[in-house]
Amino acid sequence: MADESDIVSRPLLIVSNRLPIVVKEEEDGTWNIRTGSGGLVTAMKPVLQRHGGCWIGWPGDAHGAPIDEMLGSVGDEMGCKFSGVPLSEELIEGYYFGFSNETLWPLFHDLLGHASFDQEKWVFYMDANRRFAESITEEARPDHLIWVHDYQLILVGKYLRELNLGNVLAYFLHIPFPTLDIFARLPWRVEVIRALLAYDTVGFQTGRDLRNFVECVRAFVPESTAEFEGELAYIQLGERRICAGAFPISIDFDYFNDKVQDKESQDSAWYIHENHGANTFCLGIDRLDYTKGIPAKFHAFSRALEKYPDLHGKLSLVQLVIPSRQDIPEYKRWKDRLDRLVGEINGRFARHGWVPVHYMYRSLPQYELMGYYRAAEICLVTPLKDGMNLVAKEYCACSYDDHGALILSEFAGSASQLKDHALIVNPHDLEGVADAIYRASMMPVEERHERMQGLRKNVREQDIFWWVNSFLGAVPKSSTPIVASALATELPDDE
Ligand code: GDG
Repeated sequence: MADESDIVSRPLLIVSNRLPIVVKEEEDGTWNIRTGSGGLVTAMKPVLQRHGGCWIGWPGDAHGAPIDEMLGSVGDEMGCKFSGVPLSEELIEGYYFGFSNETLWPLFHDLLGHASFDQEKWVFYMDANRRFAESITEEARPDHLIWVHDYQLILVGKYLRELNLGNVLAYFLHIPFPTLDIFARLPWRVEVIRALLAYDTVGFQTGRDLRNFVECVRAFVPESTAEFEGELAYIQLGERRICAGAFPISIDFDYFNDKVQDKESQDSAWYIHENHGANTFCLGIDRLDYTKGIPAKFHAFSRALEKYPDLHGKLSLVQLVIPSRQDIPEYKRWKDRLDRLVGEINGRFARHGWVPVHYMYRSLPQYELMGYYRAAEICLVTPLKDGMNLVAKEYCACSYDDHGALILSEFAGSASQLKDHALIVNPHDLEGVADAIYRASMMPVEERHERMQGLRKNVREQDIFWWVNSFLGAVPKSSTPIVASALATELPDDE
């Protein structure tokens, strides 16, 4: 393991599918570019500003904007170079919408019924990952620690090795890693698992993901050995030693805790509460995605109203659904289903002065999002499966007066850290979720405070900066040599 001083003094080369930028055309026809506001940018910014480095990714559809020039200006602000990987529309369709989102996304979230396996899309995936690797070799210096992110780019490390790059390579998977039984369905399972072993360090969100990965390595790379040493697993493959670990990602706690107390967020919270006409409300914030369990959440809320009539007139569900992947027909069908369900619940239970479900299908500015976090007495986070789920952590960071209650799916990665103080539920168990909703809405103030204090302590202590340091702390100073046979995808003859 590298020591702290060495970790922070290394320039980083970050690789993600999308560059963290927002490009906008102004009314006067000029172009505006700024960095996005996600957790990864927040965490990387101080490290990049201090030690320099580079961020490589697809810049998105430029729509005629002078993208290279604009990347220069936004890179100066971040203290690093932003470099775009140009990808054709056909490649984005096959690699991103296709293999990444129709194969890996559902499979890794245990939702096999949504997964399709298409050889042509696998070829696009390989091609796009190879292009990322080629762009990296143009930017990489020997002292760069190359850190690749997420399921769209699993093969990049393998192609970098084939291009003889000897840099230290690290990889972090933001979504879950499935069990052996599920992973084994992937026709390209051997290629994928071996590609992950081209990195020196592989990070997962939870111990469960790490154990699943190690089990798959043991099954599909039989000439390797894998041993746990404390919290980390070490895989020996020929002369190479690969470190794998669980590093739960988080948020900038102080930012959320402070920002929610700004006048803008406070005014927004007041306005939201005044306009809901109920004493209490449960908040749901989810991207439109079948992994998020939104229909099951609606059914559970409806069941709570059926089972506990004393909630009528007193409790509402405010559900924000963030538009996502709108070009995919399956996502359009999901939206229609949600519209219908909301209509059914409100049609059945609403009465004068009380609407049970308030449903919004749009993105909100951040101060308004914080207003909702602040105003909600209960946050209902019930994904069927989720790598981590940052909404749960943001809600805790915004509950600065310790008043909120968190209901959390046991299948969200964040449950591994927050299980002692959240109300943990199985999102498939409608009775259980309905009971948790009732329990949260009736929870005595002392219990609410005690639980929220525990939740906030965890999110404060294990924030996004803790995540970066603990991940980089597991990255070795130099890479171990790679031999061609280690990357081969054929099983040895005697297997
Ligand atoms: C992957 C994994 C893992 C949402 N609506 C609005 C808005 N948001 C912000 C939230 C939060 C983020 O989006 C969503 O958090 P997730 O945790 O779901 O993150 P994803 O990037 O979707 O997903 C996930 C994560 O990576 C990190 O490793 O937790 O499991 O799937 O930050 O605040 N922000 C604004 N307006 C909105 O309407 N401003």
